[in-house]
Amino acid sequence: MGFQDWWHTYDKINLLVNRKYMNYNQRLLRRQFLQVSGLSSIGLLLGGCGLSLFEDKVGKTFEPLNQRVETLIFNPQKLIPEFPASAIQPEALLINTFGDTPELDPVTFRLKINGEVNNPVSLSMIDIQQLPLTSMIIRHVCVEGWAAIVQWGGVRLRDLVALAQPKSNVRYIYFESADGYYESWDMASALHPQTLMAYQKNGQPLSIDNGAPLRLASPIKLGYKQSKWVTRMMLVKELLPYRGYWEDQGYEWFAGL
Ligand SMILES: Nc1nc2c(c(=O)[nH]1)N[C@H]1C(S)=C(S)[C@@H](COP(=O)(O)O)O[C@H]1N2
Ligand SMILES: [Mo]
Repeated sequence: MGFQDWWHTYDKINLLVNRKYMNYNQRLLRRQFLQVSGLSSIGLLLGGCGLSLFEDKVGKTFEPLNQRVETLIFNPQKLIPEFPASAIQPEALLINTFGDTPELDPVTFRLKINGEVNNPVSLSMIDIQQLPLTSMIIRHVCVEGWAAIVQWGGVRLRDLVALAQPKSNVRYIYFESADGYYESWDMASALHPQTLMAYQKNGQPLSIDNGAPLRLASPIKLGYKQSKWVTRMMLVKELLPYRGYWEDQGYEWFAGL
């Protein structure tokens, strides 16, 4: 069972079961995880080991990320200084994709926003392009040792999230991508005014390689947090056993700049 299946199971349970049964859900998910990963049988042999591995992946939340979502949407957060247009480095942004590049049809494309929200939405590119366009010139930093000053144009993630009317105690947001990539962010970073869902790069429509039709762009996180080809965002109260494509292979989760 991969991340996608796990996520869809989680999503279904969330839709079906009322919030007050969340504790039950957590136990159910935990049991499913143990079964799926084969840890339930190994756990019998190894005593606490299986569980501690699980807790290692699920248990900790790192930060006191408990600010209410309304505060995050409406309070101004510290802005990162941007660069002048003359600083843009058109050739410096290297294509970095872990697998095959998906080709999404921008006409039939829909961005879903669901999870712990009062108004799940499914948005076309036309819907999205009716929201205010923000442009910013920031530095993209990849852990593999390169960086690039890029201009991104798109909509503020906070505007998209607000459309879905998140429940006030959501703390994390997952991004699902068409190539199988996935990421999770803390809400404060996701709702930062310079965190965009971009559809333009350096004044041009985003290319397929760079994540068309929609990708994340933000000056506050490392490159691997900036998912390309985003097709779904899911708001959650707790992190799932999966945190991100690279994070699940040992990279740092918060990945702030
Ligand atoms: N869907 C998806 N998003 C992704 C990746 C990926 O492999 N798949 N790679 C990440 C990494 S490591 C980086 S540095 C940037 C690179 O963006 P670019 O290819 O547009 O330069 O995308 C990030 N987003
Ligand atoms: Mo990267």
